[in-house]
Amino acid sequence: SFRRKDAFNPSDLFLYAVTDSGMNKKWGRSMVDAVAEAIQGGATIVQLREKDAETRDFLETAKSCLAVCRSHGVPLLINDRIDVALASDADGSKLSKHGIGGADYIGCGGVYSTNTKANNPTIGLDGLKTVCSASKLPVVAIGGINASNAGTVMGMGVPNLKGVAVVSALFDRENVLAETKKLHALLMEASSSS
Ligand code: TZP
Repeated sequence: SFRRKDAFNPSDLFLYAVTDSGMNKKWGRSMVDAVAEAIQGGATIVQLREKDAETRDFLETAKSCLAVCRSHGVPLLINDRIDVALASDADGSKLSKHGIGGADYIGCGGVYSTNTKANNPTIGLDGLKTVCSASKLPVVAIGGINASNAGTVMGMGVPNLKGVAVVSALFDRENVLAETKKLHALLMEASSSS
């Protein structure tokens, strides 16, 4: 959900980077550096997802990522923590099913199985299509999406399917910039041919 409706454009969902601090740390870089690489590579929105951080650290990370996002005109959303979203002045918050507020888009998944969110049900491309056709909201697909299947997802030609959201395909990789560029190019190709 966006704090200001006019701050959201459905095309922002095209390449949706969802962070994972645990994964990212393994590669010895800070979150703000990884986010900067993702944006440079073509990420169109960033969702900061810190599962274990102290609130004050989460807030500091949010503020530094927001500065990078703002300088590139990329929206920043905060995972579940509406308090951190408000305190950091981020553009909005990804709501959990218990969250307050109306939704501006739907994150739909897991499309494919993934280790990032173990035990998450997998709905497949058919489930994704069913959700898209049942709603007028823009949809972003999530779950197990990477360079080997992003083209298939975006190439389905579903009008309100606006993009893919990825965690491990960007943040569990050595070269975030290169992986983001690769995914962006695949999505461009798939969406222009569908
Ligand atoms: N919600 C549904 S699946 C998932 C989330 C947060 C994890 C997606 O992670 P990955 O690494 O892109 O499969």
